[in-house]
Amino acid sequence: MFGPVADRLRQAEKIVFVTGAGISQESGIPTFRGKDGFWRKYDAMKLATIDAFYENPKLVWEWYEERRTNILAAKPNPGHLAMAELEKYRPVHVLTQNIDGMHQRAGSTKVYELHGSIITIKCTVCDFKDIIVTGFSELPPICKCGNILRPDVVWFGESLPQDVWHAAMQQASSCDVMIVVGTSLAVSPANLLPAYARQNGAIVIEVNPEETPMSTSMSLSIRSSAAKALPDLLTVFQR
Ligand code: BV8
Ligand code: ZN
Repeated sequence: MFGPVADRLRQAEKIVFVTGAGISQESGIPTFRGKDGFWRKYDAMKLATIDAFYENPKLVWEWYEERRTNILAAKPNPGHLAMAELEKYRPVHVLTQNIDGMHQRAGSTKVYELHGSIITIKCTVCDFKDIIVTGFSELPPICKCGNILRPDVVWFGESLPQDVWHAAMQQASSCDVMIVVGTSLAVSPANLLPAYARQNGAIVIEVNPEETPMSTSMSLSIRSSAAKALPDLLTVFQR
C-alpha cells in the first residue's frame, strides 16, 4: 500500500500523524459521523457544546459516562500498535483529535490531545483538575468549591488548549512526512494541519476507507482501514 512513497518514507527524519475517530473504530469505539456513529443516538453538534452542558449537565455527563465506559473496555487495535512500534525506526509525533487515550495505551510516547481527554475532569469555576479513576455517585459531579465539574474536553465554540495547539502546529510545520488517519477533516482548526505540512514540503498520506474533502490534495490516499494499512507501513522500515 505504501509502495509508491516507500523511498520517501525511508528517508523521513520525522513522521507526524494526524488521527481522528476512525483509528479507534476497529477498537469498537464508534466514530462520530460514520454509519455506526453513536452521535446518531445523540446529536453531538448539540451535545458537545458548552450551551448543552449548562442547559442539561446531567444529560451531557450521561453521554460522556457512556462513552468513557465503552472506551475503558476497549483495547488499542493493530493500527494504534503499529504507530507505537514505528517509534523504533523514526521520531513519531501523534496529533490526535480523539479523547480516548488509545494512542498512549498502545505505547505512543509523543501524543498531543488537541480536543482534550475523556479521562480528565476539571471544575467549571476554580482551577481543580483531576484524572477520573472511578465512576461518580451523582451526575453532574460537584467540585470541592461547590460548582459542577465538566469533562476536560474541547467543545464546539471553545478554543483548543493553546500550548497543545501551538506545539501541534510546530510539529506539522517541521515534518517531512505526515500521515492522516481516520478523520473526515470536518473540524477546524485540526483540519488545517495537513496544509502546514504541505507548506513545509512534506508528503501527506491519507489512510481512510472513504474519500475526504482533502483526498485529492494528498500525495497518496490509501483506501484502507487503519488496522490493515498501518502494520503494512511498518514493513517499509523492516526491510
Ligand atoms: C474553535 C471533543 C474557535 C469532544 C470535538 C460553524 C458553526 C459553529 C462552529 C464552527 C462553524 N464552522 C467552523 C466552526 C468551528 C468548529 C468546527 O470546525 N465545526 C465543524 C463541525 C464545522 N470548531 C470548533 O468549534 C473548535 N474550536 O474553532 O474555536 C475559537 C477560537 C478562539 C476562541 C474561542 C473559540 C473546537 C472543535 C473541537 C470540537 N470537539 N470533540 C468530544 O469528543 O466529545 S470534535 C469531534 O469531531 C471529535 O473531536 C472528532 O475528533 C472530531 C472530528 O471528527 P473525526 O475524528 O474526523 O471523526 P468522524 O466521525 O468525523 O470521521 C471518521 C473518519 O474515519 C471518516 O472519514 C471515516 O471514513 C474514517 N474511518 C472509519 N472507520 C475507519 C476510518 N478510517 C480508518 N480506519 C477505519 N477503520
Ligand atoms: Zn471548583
